[in-house]
Amino acid sequence: MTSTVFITGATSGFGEATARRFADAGWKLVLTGRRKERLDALCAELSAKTEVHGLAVDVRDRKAMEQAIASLPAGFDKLRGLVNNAGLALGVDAAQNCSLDDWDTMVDTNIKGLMYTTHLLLPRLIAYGRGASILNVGSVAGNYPYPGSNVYGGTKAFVGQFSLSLRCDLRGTGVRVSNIEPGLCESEFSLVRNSGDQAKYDATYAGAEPIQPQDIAETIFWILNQPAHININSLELMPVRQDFAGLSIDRSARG
Ligand code: NDP
Ligand code: 8X3
Repeated sequence: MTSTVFITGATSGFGEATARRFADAGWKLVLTGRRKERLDALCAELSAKTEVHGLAVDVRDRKAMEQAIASLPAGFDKLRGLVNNAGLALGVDAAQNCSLDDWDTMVDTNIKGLMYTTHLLLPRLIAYGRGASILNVGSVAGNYPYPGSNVYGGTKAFVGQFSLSLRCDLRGTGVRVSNIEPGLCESEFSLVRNSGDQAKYDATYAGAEPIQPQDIAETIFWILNQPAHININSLELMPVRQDFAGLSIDRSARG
């Protein structure tokens, strides 16, 4: 049976690189993202290597997700892999200066979108059984707080805990659950986070030797191809040049 992987957020960054990695290995692909033109172009390109199905859908839209997944053609009733990658951070401001709309968007995408996708695809993963995998994309921001991580970090902490809980619920099905927790990686993520400000994007990565999307794709490919009796629970990775800020102290008179 040919293996099939469903990847959310395949129109850029990790998702796109992961789609390419699995296509090179001959896996069938279901790719999602809101930017239809990019999705169509990627599907057209990768269809030279494998069978690809694109779903231009917003993970926050529960009804649209239900319809899109129900519309998958015959032959997609069993899934070997789900990569819950679609997500974003908005802003780097302190909580007291953040937009509540931005917080809503991060919760709706990183938590609820991942929740919808997982729930809708669980039957297809369980139907595959032994050797199937759910790979969630968390973040170091879910493990370590830093100024401005507030709700973004909270959503990624959810991803970590949800992954562990899913593991318990899927006991006996053969379906594995993993959470990868990357640190600084170079992608459009930082343009989105900084409202398209190219100077802030450049400053984020300058001299940092960030992880590249291809590195993440290779990690995801490795996790999904572990022997069926092994579950990688979580895998945290950072650029060597990034470390932990440490506990900071306010010595001003005002606090
Ligand atoms: P990108 O901005 O390059 O990619 C994000 C992807 O998510 C895009 O394909 C985008 O597609 C999709 N997406 C965003 N919102 C939605 C939505 N509402 N519905 C459907 N798709 C959506 O960033 P990365 O590749 O870096 O990020 C991928 C994941 O990795 C995210 O979950 C992010 O939080 C996480 N991460 C990123 C790190 C980094 O430093 N870059 C580090 C750790 C984790 P479209 O806009 O077309 O919908
Ligand atoms: C994004 C990684 O280090 O910017 O999830 O929080 S970091």
